[in-house]
Amino acid sequence: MNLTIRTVEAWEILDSRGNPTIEALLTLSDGSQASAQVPSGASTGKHEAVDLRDDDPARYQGKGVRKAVDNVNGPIASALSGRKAIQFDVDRFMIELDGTQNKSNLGANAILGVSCALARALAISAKLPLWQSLAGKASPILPVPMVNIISGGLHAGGQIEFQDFLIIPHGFDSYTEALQATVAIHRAAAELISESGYPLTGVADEGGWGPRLESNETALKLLTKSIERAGFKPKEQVSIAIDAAASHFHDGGIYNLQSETRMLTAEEMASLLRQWVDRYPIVSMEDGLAEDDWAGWQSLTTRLSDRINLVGDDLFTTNPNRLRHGIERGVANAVLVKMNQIGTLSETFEVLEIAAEHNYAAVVSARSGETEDSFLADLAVASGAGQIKIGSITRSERLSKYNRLLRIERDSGLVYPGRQFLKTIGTRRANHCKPTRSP
Ligand code: 2PG
Ligand code: MG
Repeated sequence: MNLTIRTVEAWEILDSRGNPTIEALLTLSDGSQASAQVPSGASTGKHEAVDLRDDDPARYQGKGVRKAVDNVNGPIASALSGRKAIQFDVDRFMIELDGTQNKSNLGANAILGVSCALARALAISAKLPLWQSLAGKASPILPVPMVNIISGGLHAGGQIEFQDFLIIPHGFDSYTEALQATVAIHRAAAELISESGYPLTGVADEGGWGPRLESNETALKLLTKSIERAGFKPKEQVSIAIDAAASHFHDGGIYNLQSETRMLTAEEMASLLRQWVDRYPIVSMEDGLAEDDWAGWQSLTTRLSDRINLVGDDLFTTNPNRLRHGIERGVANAVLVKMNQIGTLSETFEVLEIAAEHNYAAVVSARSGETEDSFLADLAVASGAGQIKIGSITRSERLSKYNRLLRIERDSGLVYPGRQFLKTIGTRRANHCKPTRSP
């Protein structure tokens, strides 16, 4: 059928931090209609596409998104009305309509809302679940979750610098069992943190605990013990992942661990991270160094890529050019994939394809500012990425995705690939070749 886009509209809604964001609604010529909501980060990378804000101090401290909403209701709606409803063409067309490298004209938030609403409307029109419609002929896989248990950095009021201390529940036969184990570990962590004398004052931005710990390593100790206390075997059943989000404590070539009164060079940071990999059941490390510290990243990759996944988040910002550059320089061996860092679904899939082609692991990820939209869960399954990062298992903007995965597991009969997960760790050595271009 020759489907076209009939109407597109958007309005302002609130995200999980009470900040404005966009919801977009798209209707196809056959009447299929769907909406999508756009997330937003706090520890954003410098090279992300632009999340267009109003900068009007009279509303939401300047964070309103009326300009982005107007861009959907105005130029995007009139340009798309009557166009063929083909995802790649529509995304490409919006990129051209914006005309900038970083989508600063129309806003990545405006463009992404429409891109995802289109994908959903197409799935409705095809009478397919979103994950199946997105997958096309590709092989969908249930993702192994990477779940935040302890938060620091820009997501918590505690004093440690590292942002996420997460668990990966891989030693289970189903996603359902893995999620149950995760909840047990989250509870065990709360007990241990309190018993150790750190007051628990609610949860952090992504639903993990955010205690005031005296050092970053304390979080690792507590997390390892929490896995044991909940009755699971560290590494064998449940491993640890870290997101250092190091760009946010990096200044003038120095990594400033203020909580520990330590100032480290990239080499010293890399040594510290390696010591931790020796001591704790860590299998994945995200943004261990800063977003533009390519030389430091090369050294970190040389030291650790045959032992763990080294995930670039702020480093790659889901940008095909930055990922290609990293691959050419032998930097990292995994990529975090956040749709709103780049702004269209098509470019997100492009990044996933580049990663797969070069044996880089891919982790489909939420933002710290989320909505109740569960699109991400379907994307993770459809893409075959094999991993998802959503935050913790409290707060409904996270649970909408975790619960959607429960439904997909139930409906699809897909097998949880957790037991294969450890076998892939250490197999993703980056290829060290000469750089040929700058990002
Ligand atoms: C990250 C994300 C999610 P934010 O750094 O990986 O944890 O945080 O959305 O604030 O960038
Ligand atoms: Mg990150």
